[in-house]
Amino acid sequence: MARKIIVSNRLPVKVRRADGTMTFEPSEGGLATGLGSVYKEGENIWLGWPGLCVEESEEQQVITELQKERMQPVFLTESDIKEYYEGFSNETLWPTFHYFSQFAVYEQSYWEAYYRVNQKFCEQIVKFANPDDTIWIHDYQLLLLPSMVRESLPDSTIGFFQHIPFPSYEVFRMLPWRKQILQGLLGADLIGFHTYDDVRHFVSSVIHLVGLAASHGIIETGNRSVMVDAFPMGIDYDKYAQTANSEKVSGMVQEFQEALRHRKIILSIDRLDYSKGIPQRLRAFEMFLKQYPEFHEQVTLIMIVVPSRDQVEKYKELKIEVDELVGRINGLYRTLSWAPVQYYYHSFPFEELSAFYRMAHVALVTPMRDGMNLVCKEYIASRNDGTGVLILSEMAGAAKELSEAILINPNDVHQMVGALQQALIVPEENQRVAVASMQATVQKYNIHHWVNLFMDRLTYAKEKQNALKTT
Ligand code: GDG
Repeated sequence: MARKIIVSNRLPVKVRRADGTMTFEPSEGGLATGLGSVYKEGENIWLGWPGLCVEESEEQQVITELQKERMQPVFLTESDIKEYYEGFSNETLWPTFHYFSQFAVYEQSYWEAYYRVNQKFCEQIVKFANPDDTIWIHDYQLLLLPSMVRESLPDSTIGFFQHIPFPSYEVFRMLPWRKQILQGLLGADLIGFHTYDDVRHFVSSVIHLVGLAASHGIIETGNRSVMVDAFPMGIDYDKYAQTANSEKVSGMVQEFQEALRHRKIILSIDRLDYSKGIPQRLRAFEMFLKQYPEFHEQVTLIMIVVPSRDQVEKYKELKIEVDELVGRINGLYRTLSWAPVQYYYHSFPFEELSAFYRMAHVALVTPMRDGMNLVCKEYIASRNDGTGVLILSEMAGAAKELSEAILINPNDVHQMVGALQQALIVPEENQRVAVASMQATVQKYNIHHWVNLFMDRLTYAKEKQNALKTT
């Protein structure tokens, strides 16, 4: 029977090594929950890197443990991680795809490592897959994989989804390896992005750089048709709504509110990343405090920054910049009993995160560029009393769906300041109308809907392909 194989750079598992023993704990991210209905069924599996480099002598133990969770590891060396992951993926592709080309490193050895590691993934897939299996590949670390797999398993069904933006042709064309990347992707039967803009940009790059024709979301490669479409990713709505309603979280909300003296809360949550616009957000908050002294001691910005990619130079620099800005704002405005910015440089357990979502009057989500952004959707799902205000960057994929938010351009500091002031005085009635409408959207287009939609389209794409072959 044909199986389904999920492939991503990282497996949804936390493997830790302490005092010579390894522990394995499934991670509960949104994607893992959504795809649970796929890889945990029948003979299906999820294939990827377990998140740490292991000695050859440890490999069998890792394989055995992960197989219990229906996962199959791809082992990567330290130099693979340095050059393929930190290097090509995060220093070349990530900045380019987020319109930060000035940060992009064009390094041949990174490209070679990227090619080599994509091949490693391909070899593992070929070991496990039957010729007619369905393979769903995720994200920008594996752009070459669809064509590599197609070559070894020509009849397989291959889907690819990119979680980050696809940039406009003018930006994408700057990459020295642009053509190979597009050709790598075109091995898939279905290529998905979060938004129609990403689809348009991708198709335009294919037309200009590969010289293929495309119409109505179908690219003709000569012997195959490749379908391209938008699939805006959702969250596990019920999980966020139910956790926000739980007794434990209610207790936390009360405790946190008392500690913060019942001040109005503005919430900001991101991984440390220049694409998220953290310094720009802090500068806007600083200007807001300067312009509206009546809000002093009345509002607190809770800023959660989750450490990320801290081996990459640009991220180290960003950390210093954020530390300095927070220090400057608190140094200027704090009083004995009030710190304008409560800054946390670590992640929180899920229930505490839920408590923050529930107690925040305003969520300030202002990325410079974001494929989708799930934080804003999680905030909306957690608003169990129906109030709340979302300030959202136009540059996040989510802005296409959440049009009732206060939409801002993150490069316009004055607009952000105005949005903050407006958000803090929106009448409750208006908050309820906007939140109810956004909740309906986020609830309907949840993560399960997203998985089913993609899988159904993939089946359809393959059927069409087969029908064409026989006519
Ligand atoms: C990429 C794309 C796209 C954050 N702090 C804590 C915590 N988180 C969780 C959030 C949320 C996730 O991390 C972040 O997801 P985002 O979507 O906002 O951003 P990326 O990590 O950049 O994700 C993005 C996404 O892929 C999916 O396609 O939306 O555009 O860049 O779920 O809740 N979780 C916990 N503690 C924290 O302190 N437990």
